[in-house]
Amino acid sequence: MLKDEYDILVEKLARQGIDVEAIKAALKAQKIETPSWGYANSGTRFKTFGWAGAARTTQEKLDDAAMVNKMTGIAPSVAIHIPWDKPADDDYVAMRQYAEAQGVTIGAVNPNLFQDDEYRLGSLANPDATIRSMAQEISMECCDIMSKVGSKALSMWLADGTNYAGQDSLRHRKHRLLDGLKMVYAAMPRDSRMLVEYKLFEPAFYSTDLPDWGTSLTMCQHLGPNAQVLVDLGHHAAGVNIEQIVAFLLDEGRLGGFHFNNRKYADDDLIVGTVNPFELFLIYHELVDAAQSGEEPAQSTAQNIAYMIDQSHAVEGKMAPMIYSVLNCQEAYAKALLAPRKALAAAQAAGQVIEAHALIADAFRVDVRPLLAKVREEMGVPVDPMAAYRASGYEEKIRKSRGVAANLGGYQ
Ligand code: RM4
Ligand code: MN
Ligand code: MN
Repeated sequence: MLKDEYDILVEKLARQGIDVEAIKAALKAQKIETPSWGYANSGTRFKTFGWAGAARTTQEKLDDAAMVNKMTGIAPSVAIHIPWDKPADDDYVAMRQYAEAQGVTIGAVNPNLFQDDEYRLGSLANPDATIRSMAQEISMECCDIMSKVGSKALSMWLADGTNYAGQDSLRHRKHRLLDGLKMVYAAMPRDSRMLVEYKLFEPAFYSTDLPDWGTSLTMCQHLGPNAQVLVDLGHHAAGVNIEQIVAFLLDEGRLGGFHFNNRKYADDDLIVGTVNPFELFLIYHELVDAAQSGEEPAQSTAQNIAYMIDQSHAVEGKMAPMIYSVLNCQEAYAKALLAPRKALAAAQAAGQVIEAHALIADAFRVDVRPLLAKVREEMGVPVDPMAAYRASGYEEKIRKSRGVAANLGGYQ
């Protein structure tokens, strides 16, 4: 049955002049990084529900990430948060070896600059120099950790901001933040990069020090060529055109990575591709378009993006949603690869508005599941990863051996 569907699709695509083998090769090379924190219990500020089998230690998180990679074949690295993933013996080399023994590598390192009581008024932008130094030091320690775990990305998200008008000098906060980022930037390992994430609001509600992509971009421009913007899909106001931000940053050579998730209202951290799959497809379309454009710096920037998931699974379990998330990214990418770019360029040049739109919308409508099944078969991973996971016995195994972890609230 699947084979028939695949043959029909290949014939159809071949008639459109699409090189299916090239698309399959691109799909096999796709990579999505999963976050260690996504395997642990998490929730909202109201409640963290304990999930039987949720990871309790970094090793368990790495085990789970390795299982997601085994099921999908395209999730070979794991992002870590410090100190959430700080080993008791501080042996990061052992952490790296453990990860590699399970078949995954450590990806982006994220300093938590939002957890300690000292950060009530901010971290790198705090009015108190002692607290700014504390935030700088933990970030610089993360640079050191990067070398030990073999990471090439320092991912900076700051909860910094103010809650009331007049609470602090907005201009001086900008200076403090940039000074702090400069110190951290200088401490990064060679040939690594800093990803500067922005977020509209929360936990600060009057002003956020890095509220939007333009602010992040400006910081990156002040820092140097190895600083790039990280786009978290949940960090914009409703209705913002994220794919346009993606296109703009690619063209500036400053798009560094993504935190994939989905939002309906605020920073909801729902499974990527569940609320707005068309948006995810359009984002991938911009990335594929830039990667194939022959235009610099857009092309090389698009070829060097850190694709990461950043989600909080509060009610849906841990492993199955993570596998599902990876698959949603795979599907969006496949559809984007199918967009007929030459015909699109011609329609755009001729000012054929509806024709151009229809070319893109039609690519989104293609059912790529037979193609993805074929790709998975050729990669030697399960053709239906969700079903394979359910049948694997892994969920029962971790449920029994781990039980329900005690909940500390928040993201722990
Ligand atoms: C923030 C942001 C960061 C994430 C934290 C836990 O909203 O998305 O990337 O690490 O949440
Ligand atoms: Mn994020
Ligand atoms: Mn977020």
